[in-house]
Amino acid sequence: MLKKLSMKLLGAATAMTMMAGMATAADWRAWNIHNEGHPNFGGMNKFAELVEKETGGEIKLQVFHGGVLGSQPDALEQVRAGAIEAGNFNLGPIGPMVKEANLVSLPFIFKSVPHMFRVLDGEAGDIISKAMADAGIMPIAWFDAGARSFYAQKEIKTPADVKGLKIRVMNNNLYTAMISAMGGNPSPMAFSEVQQALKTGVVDGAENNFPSYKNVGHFEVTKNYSLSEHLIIPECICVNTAKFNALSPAMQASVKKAAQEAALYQRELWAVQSDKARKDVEAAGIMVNEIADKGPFQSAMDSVYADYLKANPDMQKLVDLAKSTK
Ligand code: GTR
Repeated sequence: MLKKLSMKLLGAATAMTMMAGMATAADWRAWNIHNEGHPNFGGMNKFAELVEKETGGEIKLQVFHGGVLGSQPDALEQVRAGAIEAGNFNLGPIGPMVKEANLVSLPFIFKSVPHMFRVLDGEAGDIISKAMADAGIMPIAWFDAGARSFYAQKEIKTPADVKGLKIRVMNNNLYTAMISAMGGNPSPMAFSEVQQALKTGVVDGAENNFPSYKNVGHFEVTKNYSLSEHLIIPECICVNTAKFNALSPAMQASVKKAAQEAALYQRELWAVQSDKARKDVEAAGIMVNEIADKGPFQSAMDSVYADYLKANPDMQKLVDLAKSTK
């Protein structure tokens, strides 16, 4: 009797698990911070389109753009917990939860965007991806996010120009250290609050790439964009690790294929739209200032590296891997 009952319960539990699995697999939600006009809007829509196609309609992905499902740190926690299945995330705010991801948040660690992709395609990328997957957010493709530069009312030509300025940064201690090392006052803040903070003078400046500078109106409230290009941070299409691992190998391959094709498409969009964003802000009267010698900015980061590696000696290996990648 007891055996019969427990078999029945087991059967019901298995059926429920299967149903739950099927329900989740059929109906995924993805977080994206950007709106129409930003390359990642198109990239994530392409991912949704391809996931459905590649999985033969077994997974339907709804993308919530514009950060409506929460701020980036919130959304990251939601993906880790499985409340949201996927998202387009910047590796910057992932650093505080996955140490290995912090490699990309060391200023000037990469020589260029192609160099950054080569590092990600090598051993360093494998180490970062595994650590992220172990933390619940598995990267399955990499987006281009260009380089981040400073913008403020005044031109920033040297690290000394940052002195005394209140600069908004993303949520990561490496960025606060970066601003402090130049004598500035770092102000970590959610992306959605930056435009207002610049407008009201709560902060004097911020740093980002051209599409973000343009798309959320930061250019409307700062006159000078100075090409320091101090951070080249990749972004991922990331999925909840457990949900991905629960898929059959064939389904996993289909989801990955969709993400990687969508990422290639995003990189094409990036090239075109990033260029356009620069031209658009210039046409709107923004001064885009070249910085001929970035050496002083790089030397100003020596103490950031020294302090960080002293506190995290295990990160030296990743730094060496990045530096030795041609
Ligand atoms: C953008 C990035 C976003 C977000 C934002 C920020 O370039 O695509 O994910 O990190 O910067 O500054 O918060």
